Amino acid sequence: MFEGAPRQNQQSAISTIPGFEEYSNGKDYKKRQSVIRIWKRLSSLQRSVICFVLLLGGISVLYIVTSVRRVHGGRLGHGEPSDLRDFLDSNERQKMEQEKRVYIQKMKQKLAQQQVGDIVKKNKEAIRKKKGPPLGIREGKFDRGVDGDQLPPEEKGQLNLPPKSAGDDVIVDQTSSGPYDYFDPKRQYTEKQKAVQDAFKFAWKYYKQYAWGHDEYHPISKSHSEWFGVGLTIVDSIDTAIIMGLKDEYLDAREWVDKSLTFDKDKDVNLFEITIRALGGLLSAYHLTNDEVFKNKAKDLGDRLLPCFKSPSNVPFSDVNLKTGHAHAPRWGPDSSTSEVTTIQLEFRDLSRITNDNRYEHAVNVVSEHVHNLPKKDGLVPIFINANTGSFRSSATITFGARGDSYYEYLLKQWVQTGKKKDYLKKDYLDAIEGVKNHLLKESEPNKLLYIGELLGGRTFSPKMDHLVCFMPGTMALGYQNGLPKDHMDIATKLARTCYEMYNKMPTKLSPEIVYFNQAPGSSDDLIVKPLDSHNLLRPETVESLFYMYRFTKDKKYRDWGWQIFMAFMKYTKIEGGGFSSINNVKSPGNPGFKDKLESFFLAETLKYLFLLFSDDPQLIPLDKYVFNSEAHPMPIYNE
Ligand code: DMJ
Repeated sequence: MFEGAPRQNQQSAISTIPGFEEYSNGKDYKKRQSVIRIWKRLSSLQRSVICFVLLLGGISVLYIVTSVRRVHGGRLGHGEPSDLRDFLDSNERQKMEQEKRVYIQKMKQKLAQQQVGDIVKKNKEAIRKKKGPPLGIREGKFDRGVDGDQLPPEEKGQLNLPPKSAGDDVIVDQTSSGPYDYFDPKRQYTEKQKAVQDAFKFAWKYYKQYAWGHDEYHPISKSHSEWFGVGLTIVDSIDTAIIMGLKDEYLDAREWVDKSLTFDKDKDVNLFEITIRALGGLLSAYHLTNDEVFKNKAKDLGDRLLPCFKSPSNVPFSDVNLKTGHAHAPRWGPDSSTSEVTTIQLEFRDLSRITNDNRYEHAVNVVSEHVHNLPKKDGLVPIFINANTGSFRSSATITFGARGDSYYEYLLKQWVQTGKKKDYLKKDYLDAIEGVKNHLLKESEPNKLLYIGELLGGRTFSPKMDHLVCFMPGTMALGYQNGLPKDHMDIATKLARTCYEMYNKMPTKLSPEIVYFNQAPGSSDDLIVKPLDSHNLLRPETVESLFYMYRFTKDKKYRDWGWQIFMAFMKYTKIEGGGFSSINNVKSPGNPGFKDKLESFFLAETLKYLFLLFSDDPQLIPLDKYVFNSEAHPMPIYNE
């Protein structure tokens, strides 16, 4: 239309707009007139090109503005100008909202991965520098105490002991996810847990001062001795320090293991003892920290123990020389103990799983399967087995005490460790419990305390029970928790009370090593203690069972019992300026007599189980993820 129209006419049309005259008198008007003149001089092709370019520019500007809004998250959510929102129908809005949620989710995941990556990186760095544990430790945030409250209690004069009824305040950290940070400086402990930590630190301090790097510590003479020459107290206690969150003690131990522990010793060692204490301790320390130094030491030890299994029957010899690999029966007799050859399986299996080397697991599987196929008395086994013939000594005693105990414990725990898939282990365990019910389970007089006696020579009932048998309430409760019959729990409940009474009825409130249960009606005492059995070695079995019973029932009486036992240990076995010692006579509160020996299992087991008994943290060694070996070292459950 513009091309064919006379130029004058166009001007007239503009001048008819209201107010045009007034406006046209200004400078802007003159500028416009000159632009119009220039425009009129252009050819129609030139005008078309300019119009096209202007149109293209407009579209581009519109597109850029829209894109910028999207990049900055302006997906038409809340707060978006409504005029823009109105451009979209509700379907598209929903689609965009969905895209927005996915985007945020992805960003969160990316952030989490980045954080895990940072932790792994830090851990690797820590391992490389050999400065400390890789997992969970917040470096630089764990200070040695400088104020009075943080000083070790021995420097404050005494241990921090709350009264029986106090210190149970529930402190649960359920918020954390990811790896458990044992050394989290923000973690809180109950008063009772702190008291147990203090006891561990107290014992550790004097072991470190007088016996560092040696197997055993003698707290009266302040001397030390060797059993295997592998710093047994240290390797047995590392995971306790970790579980209790004691970083200084842990770092002491880790450094010693890294720099000083060697198994290249011309020394005969007992396969069972070194397996449950040293191999178990190293494996647990590895699992709780992911620190390869523990894994490497465990593998070295495992390799040196394998020659034990080169026997005619594949049932291992009891002893082996760590350097030469020469394996043999014990010096005192021809047979291995039944509990010893059947209480190495959790550890050797775990070693195979973490090293991808099947030799260890294969060796112990052969033993378990061999013992499974041997004839038994209603599921019960004699306490000696010959490594050459592979047979039980049929005249040997049947007991859940010394040399028999952990055969039964590892039937259940191996079944649990392997994801409850090995049916023959479950069957052997269930058979054994039926055997207990039929042959060993009795009640004392007059108070009807349930106990597990022995069959001397495999036949004659004796109402004798070692303190060692007190692992059974915990083990049976664990079985019930894993789906075994309810009457196992009923028996566990009654046995736990009996084990507590073995402490409670003594004048020191500490159990003797062995008790006989009264069977005669009319007598006033349920428990009989012979003079040679009246010592206490700081053993763990009863507090171990109290821990399981509390975990599964939350019945506070188990804590009260545990606290009473702990207080008695503090009263009668603690030596000012020395640590803790076994005692000679639990019936003589005036003169219990120190044996001058700290057993490594006091730190490895007794204090660990007490600490766990006073914890309400479900993330602290959850029993559907870990199974404790016979020396209280937690091993992962493999749900195969
Ligand atoms: C520990 O070495 C182990 O618990 C073992 O299985 C039995 N004896 C001691 C503790 O009493």
